[in-house]
Amino acid sequence: MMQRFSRRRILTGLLSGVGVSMLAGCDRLTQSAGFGHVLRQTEKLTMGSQRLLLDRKTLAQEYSTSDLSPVFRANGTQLPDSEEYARLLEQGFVDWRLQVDGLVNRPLSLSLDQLKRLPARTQITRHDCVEGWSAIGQWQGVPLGRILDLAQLKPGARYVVFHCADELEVTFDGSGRYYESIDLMDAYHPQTILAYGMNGKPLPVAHGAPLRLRVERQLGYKHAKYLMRIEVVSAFDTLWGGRGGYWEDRGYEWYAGI
Ligand SMILES: Nc1nc2c(c(=O)[nH]1)N[C@H]1C(S)=C(S)[C@@H](COP(=O)(O)O)O[C@H]1N2
Ligand SMILES: [Mo]
Repeated sequence: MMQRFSRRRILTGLLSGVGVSMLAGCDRLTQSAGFGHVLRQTEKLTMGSQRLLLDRKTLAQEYSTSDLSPVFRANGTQLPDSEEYARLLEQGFVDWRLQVDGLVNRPLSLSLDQLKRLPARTQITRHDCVEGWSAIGQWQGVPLGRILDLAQLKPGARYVVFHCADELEVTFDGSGRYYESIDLMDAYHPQTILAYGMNGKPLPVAHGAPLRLRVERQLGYKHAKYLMRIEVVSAFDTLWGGRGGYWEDRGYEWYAGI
């Protein structure tokens, strides 16, 4: 598994730099000797990237109910420390709304009931936290792609940002607020869901009530809990620390593939 991990990282690094400079230097390169060699190298690179993309479309392993962990640990925030959240929780989240905005033609404001009336997906998957623990749980929710289709993406849409209710680190400027982001390939992955159910019950507060992200091909910190707002953007470098997530702003990798 570690091998797959590093292969992906290396290829991603190669792809971001080499492809662009190859194109820019095309005219000069066609005249120079040894260009055939470069082309063959590029071909290998393209094969690598194709495989990478296919790899990102494959499904995470799904399990059966007998595999469910007897205890699923809660991590990070387990009760958002805000008056707004306390009030929403007290009223059973009837006033809670999921805002969907940014680069969309139809901004949405969805209640929990409205989300539950959309076609649901249920999946039993393994959650892997970087801190070194895993747990198998069952999740029920709406495929994120369905919500994005309802909102209708505008041209230029590239990433989906998840704004959460909790501040994991309390700061004066709000920069301790939890947030996350994924690209459209992960957003439209069939196992990427906005979950309101866990192990056959409503999502418990400790696990992100009323709604959390499940993005099964990535590590635990990407699975944003306590969702309040989904924002579609073309880039995330102007948000908070600019790295696309709470833990990313503190040094973790943005693409946390497993
Ligand atoms: N809003 C929010 N989402 C979060 C976190 C958090 O502190 N706040 N912690 C992350 C981390 S590191 C992990 S491992 C998982 C833990 O999910 P769980 O509490 O359901 O086990 O949530 C992720 N999503
Ligand atoms: Mo984690």
